[in-house]
Amino acid sequence: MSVPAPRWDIFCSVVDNFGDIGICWRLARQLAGEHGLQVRLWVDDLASFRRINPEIDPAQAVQYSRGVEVRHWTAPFPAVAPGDVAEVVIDTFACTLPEAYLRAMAACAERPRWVTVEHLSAEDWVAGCHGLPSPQPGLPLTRHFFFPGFVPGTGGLLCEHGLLEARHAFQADAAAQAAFWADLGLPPGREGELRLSLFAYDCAHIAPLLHRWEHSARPLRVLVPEGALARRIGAHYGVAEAGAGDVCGAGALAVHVLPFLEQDRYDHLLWACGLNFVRGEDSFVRALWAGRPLVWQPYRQDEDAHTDKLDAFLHRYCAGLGAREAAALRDLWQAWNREQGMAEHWDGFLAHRAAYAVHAELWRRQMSVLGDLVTNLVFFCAKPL
Ligand code: TRH
Repeated sequence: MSVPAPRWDIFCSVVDNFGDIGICWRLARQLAGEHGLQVRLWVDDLASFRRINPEIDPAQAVQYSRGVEVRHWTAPFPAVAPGDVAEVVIDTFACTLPEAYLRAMAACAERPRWVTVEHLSAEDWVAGCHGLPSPQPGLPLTRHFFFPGFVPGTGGLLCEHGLLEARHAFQADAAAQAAFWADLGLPPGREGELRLSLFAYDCAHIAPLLHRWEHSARPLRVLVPEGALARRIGAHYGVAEAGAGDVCGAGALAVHVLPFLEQDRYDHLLWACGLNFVRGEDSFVRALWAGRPLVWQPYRQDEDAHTDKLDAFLHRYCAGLGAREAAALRDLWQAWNREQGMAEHWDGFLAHRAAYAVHAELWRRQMSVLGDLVTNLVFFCAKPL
């Protein structure tokens, strides 16, 4: 008789945007697909989930996708008996677990392993906090913090088995790339053209950068997902409420508004572009694995916490670059995040694009030695308390 696979419950509260569900979905499908675990993913916003996974039906309370049981997390939470509690309980980004579920956890004869998967940061304090226990007042439970990160002593980064091989194969296959572009209604990349993906928070001061791009020496094709920034760029060129399929621009610049792509297809976009603007956490990590030059915009937070995150990452990322390349990269990334001076720093950044491509590959190799986050998490949860 075979032993049933351990059960894991992952709780995802969608606060904003797509990063919360994006990361939880990767976590869940990798745990199920690569580690053979029984995974239930509790999500409080199935409509957001559907944007990155079209298989999801927001009307279903229970459904299955890619080997994961997806549950709509509603309030009040259904009654839970201790027997319903999984062996491992993950709350992502410290979302508050339902009271009924917590009580059931506390009533289990063998307490579940409870882990909070935290936000990604390159800051120095992260390695010191990774793995720390937090006894829960009034409950016979301890939760542990699991921090993703860029250095040994952290949980590493999400990276599926075979991802890098798939990326290499795609980047070496002109026909696969042409088919990908055709599927999006775009022509294959032309000699000399720069194709750039632009996934970013809305930017009120993008006009000078667009103007600079219009005057590029080479054709520039910018691919922007539908959303606030696409609408703003569309409005700048006289297209009201720009949505998927709209094209606008002037001079050397053509901007195409793309539909929001299913997560794996978004990877293909990052692999196929010569430069990627990314934001938040998950698209940022995917762009790092893409091995192409990138520009990162951390999620904006109160009290400028995102500025510390940006500086900490720049400090690590620029360490292997020459002084001029590092300065040009810092200038553009900081300008982009301040929404000031992007046009002035664009040419300086672009001049070092070849060096950034080499660096991106080296960085990618350096990150691979940390082991992937999901495997690290499985080992972490298997350790006796
Ligand atoms: O959407 P985000 O800004 O998410 C943010 C951050 O994660 C932040 O840390 C979090 O606290 C905040 O949300 C609430 O950016 P992020 O992290 O890159 O997530 C976007 C997800 O959307 C990612 O999984 C990639 C996916 N995606 C697609 O699947 N298709 C697409 O076409 C695009 C553009 C993105």
